[in-house]
Amino acid sequence: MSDPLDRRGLMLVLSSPSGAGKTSIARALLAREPALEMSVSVTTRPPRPGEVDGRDYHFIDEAAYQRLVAEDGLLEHARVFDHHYGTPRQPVEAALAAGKDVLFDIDWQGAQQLKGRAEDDLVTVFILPPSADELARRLTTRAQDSAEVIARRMAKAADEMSHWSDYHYIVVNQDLEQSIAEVAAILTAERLRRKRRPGLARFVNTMRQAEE
Ligand SMILES: Nc1nc2c(ncn2[C@@H]2O[C@H](COP(=O)(O)OP(=O)(O)O)[C@@H](O)[C@H]2O)c(=O)[nH]1
Ligand SMILES: [Mg+2]
Repeated sequence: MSDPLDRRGLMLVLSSPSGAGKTSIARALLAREPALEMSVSVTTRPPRPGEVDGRDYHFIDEAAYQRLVAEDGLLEHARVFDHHYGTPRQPVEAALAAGKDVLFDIDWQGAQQLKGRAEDDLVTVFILPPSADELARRLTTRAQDSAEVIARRMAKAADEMSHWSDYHYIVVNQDLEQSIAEVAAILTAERLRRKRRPGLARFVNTMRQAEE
């Protein structure tokens, strides 16, 4: 008999303007959800202090990036700010095939591309900052970036936010713990969707036959 808990893995996309708290939410979620795996993107941007190659990103050069695009090794890819970003295809496909869920920290362009390719497996969440003031405060207290980078990020944040209405769920990150709980609730509910649980039909049939 098939396990009633058998299910198809889902792709959980978190997008937000820089500074809305997406990275903190993603980290907390990964720590408490063993069946959730992070998709580690490739990027041509240089690592920031504290970032680890292979954990935060796979840091690659332009030539390696172009090779990946040419050989269709990326599930989606986009230019964000001055750099290229992309999602390696193989680890995502392997995780989904193993019944795991995959978490993506990608922008609206990436979310849109995944929607075109894997809509049934896709759950998208947009994280909004609680206010313009708070967003500005969070962007200016991130010490690793130069003033110029911060100013450009502020402008880009407004642009990224304009895509909020393309997402399935919206979380306003007023309180980090609350936002983590909200995204965890989204994940729990989406895992229970009938279409993601192919083992259920047999499970129910078996019970019905036992009644006869
Ligand atoms: N489309 C796409 N966007 C990505 C990918 N990886 C990261 N991003 C997005 O690129 C933007 C810049 O990311 P990053 O350089 O880490 O700076 P951050 O804004 O401080 O997080 C963020 O909106 C990320 O979600 C990817 O593989 N594909
Ligand atoms: Mg990031």
